[in-house]
Parts: sequence; C-alpha cells; structure tokens
Amino acid sequence: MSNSAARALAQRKELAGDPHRPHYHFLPPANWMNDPNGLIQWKGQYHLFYQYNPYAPVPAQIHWGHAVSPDLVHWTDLPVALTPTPGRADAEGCWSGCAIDNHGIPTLLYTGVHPQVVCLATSADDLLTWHYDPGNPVIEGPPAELVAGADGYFRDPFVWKESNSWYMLMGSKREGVGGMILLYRSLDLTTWEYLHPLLVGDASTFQPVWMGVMWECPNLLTFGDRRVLLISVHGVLDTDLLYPLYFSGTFRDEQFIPQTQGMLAHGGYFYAPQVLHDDRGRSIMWGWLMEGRSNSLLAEAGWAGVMSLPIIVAPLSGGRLSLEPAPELTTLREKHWRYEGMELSEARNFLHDDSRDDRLEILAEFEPGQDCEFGLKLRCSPDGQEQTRLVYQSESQQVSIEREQSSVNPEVDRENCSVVVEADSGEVVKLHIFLDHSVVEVFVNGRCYLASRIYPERRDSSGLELFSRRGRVRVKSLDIWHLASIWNI
Ligand code: DQQ
Repeated sequence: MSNSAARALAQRKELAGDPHRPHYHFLPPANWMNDPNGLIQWKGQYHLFYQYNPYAPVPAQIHWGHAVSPDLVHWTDLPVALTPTPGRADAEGCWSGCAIDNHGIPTLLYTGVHPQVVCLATSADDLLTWHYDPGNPVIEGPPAELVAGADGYFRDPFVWKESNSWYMLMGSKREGVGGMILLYRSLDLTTWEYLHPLLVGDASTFQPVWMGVMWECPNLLTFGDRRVLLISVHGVLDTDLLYPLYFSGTFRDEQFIPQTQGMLAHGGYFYAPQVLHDDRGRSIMWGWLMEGRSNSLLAEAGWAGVMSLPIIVAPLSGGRLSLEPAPELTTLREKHWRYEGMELSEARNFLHDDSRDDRLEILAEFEPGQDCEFGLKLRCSPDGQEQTRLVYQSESQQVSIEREQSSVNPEVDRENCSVVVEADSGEVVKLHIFLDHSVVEVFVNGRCYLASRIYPERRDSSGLELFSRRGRVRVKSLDIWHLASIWNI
C-alpha cells in the first residue's frame, strides 16, 4: 500500500467513531471538502475529484482530491491530483473545473487563483498524476468589456465537444445586473475565443426564486435536442445563501434558449453539482453537501463536507427533471423489513422498533386521504426529545423537514424547510429516504430532491416512527433496509 493510501486509511480509521460521520457517502479521509470536480468515467472506472484542503477542516489551500470507483458506491483514495504551486497561476488554490477526454488524453480545465484564470493539466498515466501545462493560464481573465465587474468572479470551466469545436462555460456576474454564464470556443483547448454570454440572470427577479448576483459551477447536460443548464447561485456574495438551479431549453447556433427553470435541490445544503455521462448513457450527478454546524464544532470534528449520493438525472415532460438515487446503491442493503397496508391516524402511529439504526434506506408509499398531514420521525430518541420529522401535507402538497428538535445542541442548524411537490390527483406519495448519520436525503416521487444535515447529540436518537398529525393515511408499503458501510475500517 502506498504512503498516501496508508495515511488516508489511518485518517479514516481515526474518524470512524464520530457519530456524525457518514458511512456510505463519499467524503475525504479527513479535513475540508467542497465541490465535486473533474467527474469522468475512464476505462470503465468512475473518477471523482473534489475541492480539498488536506490540512484543516476550513476552505483554504484548495487542492484537487481524487478517488476512483468501479460501481459509484465503493471508493478508493488516490493521491492528490492538483496542488497549489508557487510560481504558477494556481499558487493560491486549484479551484473548480472539469475533466475531458481529448483524443485519449485525460485533460483537466480548472480555475487557478488569484486572480481567477483558467488552467489546463494533462495526464499520461490514466489520471493518476497530472502535468501543469506550461502555457497556463489558457484564459487570463474575463473579457475586457466585462472586467469592470467580473474580475474576481470568473471561474469553474465546463468544457464539451460539439460539431468539431470545444466549447467552455464560465461562471461570472454582470455588475449591477446579476449572475452570468460566459461561452467560449476553441479548436485546440489552449487558444480560446470569447463568444458571448450564454445566459444572464436578473437579480431583481424573485420568481420562482431569487436569481442572485453571481453564478458558479455551470454544467450543460444533453438529452437529445433537450439541453439542461445547471448553475449554482451565489445569493449575496460571501454569505451562505447558495442554491442550485436548472434551466431546460435548447442550444442551437451557439445560443441557449431556456424554456423552463427550477430548483435542482432543496434543503439548503446541496451545492455546486457536477454531472458525469457514463457508458450506459446515464447522467450521474453529485453535489457538495455542506455542514450545518459552527466552525468550532468543525474544528473539533476534524472534517467538513460530504458528497451527496450519486443521482441519476433525466428529462421529464414539461421541462422538469427526474431525480433518482443510482440503482447501484441497492448493493448496500442488508437487513430488510417490509410492512404493507397499515392505516395511520392521529390516534394510531407506527413504531419500527426492530432496528435502532443511523444507517437506513426507507421507501414509503402513502395513499393520503383528504386534508391530511403525516410523516416519519427519524433519529428519534425514545422520549422524543430529539427527533427529525419529514412531513407531507396533502392540501398544500408540501414536503417539509422539521429540525427544531433534531438536536439538543444549540450550535447546529435546526431550521425547517418546505417544498411544494405537485402530485397528480390520486398519485401515491413516494418518499425515498437515505439516512446516514448526519446526512438525510429524500427523493419525493422521483422528481424532487431534498438534502439536509442533522446532528443529534443522544446516542439513543436512532428510532423510526410513522405518524399522522391530521386525518387518516394508508401506508401502501414501507420498506426499511439497514445499509452497509462502504469503508472496510
Ligand atoms: N467553490 C470553488 C469555486 C466555486 C465554488 C472554490 C463553489 O471554484 O465557484 O472552492 O462552491
């Protein structure tokens, strides 16, 4: 075992006992992680790079960490891929970017800082080590006509090949107007021509959500002639108002025409998504799940940041998106409980008492009655002092995560969050929940994804209960699985 692999294993073992540390989600051996980067399938293996500070659980000295997987679920730590290097354009950080296959040459395009520029690196050993291109930076900054406001907001290259040209999207802003995605073109990946803004937001727009003042981490997905632009919205600079949006439309003659838009994820913790296209024609997305606790708690814990589950993205009618957990995750299923045809009411709840467990997959299908409100209590202590509730309200069609009792620790986030999930009349409400210690991810009817963080303090906060707050609800089926750890530690 190499020195770096041995060190990674030792760090993972050291942190394995932390009750908040996830066991089937990818995260670095220790310290700080944020955006997924450079996602690519190479010779059948899935490569995940990520924004990484190997030295402390804080966003500084950003490297590109690297891991590889045969199945989207089990990961092997590889050596750090990019390191900020004095005398280079990335001396102060190797910020986000992408990976492409340039005629068999693995190539990264990423943000060097500061100032923010585009750097290129290539690999000659199947992505293990990377060579910084001597011609860097390949783009020295935003176009002249934008430099007034955009300097310092020019990052996160996304590159793809189309009709014999390479195209690049860059995250930026238009001063006084809003977020902006810039479009570039190249024939050789080293000389880039600025074309025009691909899309500009209007910071005075608040419907369906505020468009923010700066747009980061663009991805353009292709589903036939349907194109989906993903962006991450920087609400107000340097605050934590961050959320991912998608625009569904067409890309023709180097113009993107958005037709519909929406929130890509809910809950306030999923950010900076990136998508990989695999050899089965799937679009597989990961996002950074931020932490929801104080910096002092993060310093004490020694780690911060978790990668979401792999999510299969596909188009739905009306410009919406299908969002489902990758089916490979079912290989983690161990003990299974199944219940059918239960009836919930205010007087009758259901306590699943066989497994007090922090690592569960739950698939619940409900047939709600008129004007009812029901849900699940997760990570529930026997006396209910700590509990996280996932609640569905039939009249408003709202799914809410209620966290005010999720922890007795005042230093962690405990706000509630709600999202409306239009359900066709009579449609079964399907809640597909993944609980992994401090991570909760919920897929609602395969088209709404909510991610949150919870940090219960009590070791006995591991109960699961179904309840009705109002009205009668039939539980068509309830499947519960204990999930295995992906780390052999
Ligand atoms: N994180 C990176 C930037 C990107 C931001 C720096 C999004 O490249 O814009 O770590 O979370």
